[in-house]
Amino acid sequence: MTAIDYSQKIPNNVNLADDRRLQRALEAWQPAFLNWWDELGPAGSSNYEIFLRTAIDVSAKGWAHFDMVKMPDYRWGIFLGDKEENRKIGFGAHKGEDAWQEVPGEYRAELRRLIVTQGDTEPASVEQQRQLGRTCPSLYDLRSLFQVNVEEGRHLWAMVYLLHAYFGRDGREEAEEMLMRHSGDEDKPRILEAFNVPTTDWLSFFMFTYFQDRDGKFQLNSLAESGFDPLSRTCNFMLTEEAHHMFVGETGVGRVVERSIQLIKEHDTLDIRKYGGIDLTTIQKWINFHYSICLDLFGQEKSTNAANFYNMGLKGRYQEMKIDDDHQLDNDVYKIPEISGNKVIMSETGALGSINERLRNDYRDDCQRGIDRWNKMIVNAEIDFKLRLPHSAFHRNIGIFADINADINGNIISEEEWNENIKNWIPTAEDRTFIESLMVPVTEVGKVAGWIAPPARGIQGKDPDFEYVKFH
Ligand code: BYC
Repeated sequence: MTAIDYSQKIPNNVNLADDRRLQRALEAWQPAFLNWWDELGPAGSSNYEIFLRTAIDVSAKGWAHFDMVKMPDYRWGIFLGDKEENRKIGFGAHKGEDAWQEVPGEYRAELRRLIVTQGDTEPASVEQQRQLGRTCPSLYDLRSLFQVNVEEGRHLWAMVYLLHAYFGRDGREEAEEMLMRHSGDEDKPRILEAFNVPTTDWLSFFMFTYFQDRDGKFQLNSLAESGFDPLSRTCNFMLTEEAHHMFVGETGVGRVVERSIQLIKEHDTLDIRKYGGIDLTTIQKWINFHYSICLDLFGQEKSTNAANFYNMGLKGRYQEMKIDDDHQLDNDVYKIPEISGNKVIMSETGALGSINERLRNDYRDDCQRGIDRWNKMIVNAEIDFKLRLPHSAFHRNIGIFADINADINGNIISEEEWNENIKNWIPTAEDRTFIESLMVPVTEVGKVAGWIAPPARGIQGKDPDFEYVKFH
């Protein structure tokens, strides 16, 4: 069941050949996807040969194969995680009933909406990162970018499969729309705000894969709890790939910090821009920006949508089955932030209505882990500086904090104070120009740009200096 059939036009482990109608529909969508990849995927890369990982089996062992591949020849396909026999719905009003193998009719619209929102983020991220290949700091990093990009392409395939297989004509229409909306497009933008912000430099790319892909981890985990079994199985497999994206982010930012530390020590100053390094203050600004826009991706603190998704058994909490409660939450409470006068206070409310906030808090705690690891490097080097996550109230566009201005400590401040200080908190045009000035491509085998430390080890047992990308 887990082996993937690569002899088919669309590789899959869902016996696509047995369903001619579905196969034809997906084969009709495939050229549109390839066109989109050509027009809005990684710029100018179609002739490069890249050391890429391709899934060959969805089981925990031996699921990947590595080879030099040109990206347009990458075998995008449909891979579902293993089926758990007799799986039951784990939460909400249908708790204990058999998991659905078909779409529950009464929840069709909500389920489709969740799948469309999830699917929309995948091509969005590829579009956002489209130009980065031109300024890679090393061949190792260029390969990481392309690996992330092809896998996001496959995640789009995963959601498109669900739409085609389970939602009939409107599913097919939604699948077409996935390639019509574009990141940052004024008329047809991507659905969620953070997916309309271009990723123009590699510091942003590492922040994106650290913070924004981590939203993916939390949302996919919640969807993996779904009572709709095909969605759950799809997300379980996507999560195995998402882990690598966050590794790219964590090690990427870590290597920038490592290089900054070297330069600080070498020149005995925190002000290392003139030596071609990224100062810790600038790294902090990038953290403030990316973390705050990602907090918006969790929706409002109080959400009837989220309560409904939960009650219906469509979207659970992070690691739902490990939580020790009744998984229905009718009588449970949870603390969410509220604005009282000029202060942010915590107030108790129903747990069902605050599912989004709980997930945001789980996400925050997970984000903190990397910050702690980077700080350890700084402390070990005896440098007096501490990176941090800004307060949840800072720089928000969704939820209760959207209407106020708050500093990075969560103090509510006036518009004037905000305008005066914002330059110290998030990247200014000048900061961005500086970072862009460092983005000079380094494509020589074994070389790495001066603003980032080399990777500690290579991919799949290869040397860090291996020629991960060949240009011809
Ligand atoms: N931007 O009740 P609320 C990934 C809208 S990342 C724009 O709180 P809900 C990846 C909302 O739609 C994971 N609009 O909303 C990472 C609603 O609109 P309506 C992506 C927003 O539904 C890196 C209204 O505000 N997956 O995989 O509870 C690379 C009321 O809000 C936003 C998912 O997100 C926003 N940020 O929560 C590649 C999972 N936030 O009803 C890939 C699926 C809210 O008034 N999505 N709104 O028209 C969901 O679970 C939910 O849609 C959300 C929103 C958690 C996103």
